[in-house]
Amino acid sequence: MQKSLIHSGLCLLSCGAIALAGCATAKLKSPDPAIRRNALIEAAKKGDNTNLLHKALEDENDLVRRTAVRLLVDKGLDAEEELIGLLDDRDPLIRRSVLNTLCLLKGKELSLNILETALHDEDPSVRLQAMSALVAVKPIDARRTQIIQAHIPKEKNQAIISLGSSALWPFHRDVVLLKDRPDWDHEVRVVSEFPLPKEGWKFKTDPKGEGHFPKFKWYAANLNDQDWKPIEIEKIWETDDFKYDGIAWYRRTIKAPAKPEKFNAAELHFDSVDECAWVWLNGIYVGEHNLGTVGWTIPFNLDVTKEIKWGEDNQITIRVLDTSGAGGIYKPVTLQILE
Ligand SMILES: [Ca+2]
Repeated sequence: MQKSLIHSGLCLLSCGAIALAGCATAKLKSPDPAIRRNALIEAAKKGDNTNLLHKALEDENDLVRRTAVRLLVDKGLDAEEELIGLLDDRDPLIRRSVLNTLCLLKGKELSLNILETALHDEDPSVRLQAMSALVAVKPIDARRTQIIQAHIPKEKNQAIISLGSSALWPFHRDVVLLKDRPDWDHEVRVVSEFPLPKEGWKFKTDPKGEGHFPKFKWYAANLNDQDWKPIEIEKIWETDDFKYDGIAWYRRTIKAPAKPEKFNAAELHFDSVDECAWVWLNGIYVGEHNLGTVGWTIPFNLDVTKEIKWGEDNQITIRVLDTSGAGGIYKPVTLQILE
């Protein structure tokens, strides 16, 4: 008796579901996209809607299609095959949303072929999503490194180039400034200062962000920079006719003063660089100022106590990133002798 009651109850429920699905199918044929969209949402609340979603993905209206994709995304890994099939959808918003979902669901298990293909997408937001996923896995393995390195020279979007380049950035510096040393218990004084010359710098833009790659080494002390353009510091590079946003390099050889009799540290002081900077002295990486867009008005110091050659020529290279507006080493740079 009980069994048959339950059975007839289930029967009623499933008949109801069929009726609702039929109703949703009818509504999906409505000429009004808002009705078609609502029919999908209603059907999703009632249960299985896979067939309706497949129909809706062929809808002419992008909002209906995007709703169908969102409902597919809600199914998570159960809809993995369908989601992968949408990676070459005509709508960039759908491509990005599906890629984002697959990245979240699969993490580092997501096929690198999918990310590599997405890096060729015509829409920069899809490419940015792919690059973000590639650099999110730490440490970046050889295959990821290869994909990113191969892509950067072909990329036009500055944000994507920056993201890839910083992830592959191979230079590190651990030196703590004198003022920040925990064992240093007295006041740090600048005992003498030597401004770096304004004139006589060499300049080269690096739109692909590859100047630091081993095959170029634009920071090398003995690099031949004869064909680089002349430029001055203490002014934005636009003043010298470089209408450019992106990475650019400055190089100059500077005669250092004789070794001071008494000192505790030598530092390069930058009044400001618009907006990020990476610095080498005599081919050795001495540090960076990399605070993003807010860094362009913030002075910084880099320790060069060990790298400087007193009384001799010293080669200095400064790699600058400017993402928008004015850019460059627009304020003075000085060598400070500290006690
Ligand atoms: Ca700027």
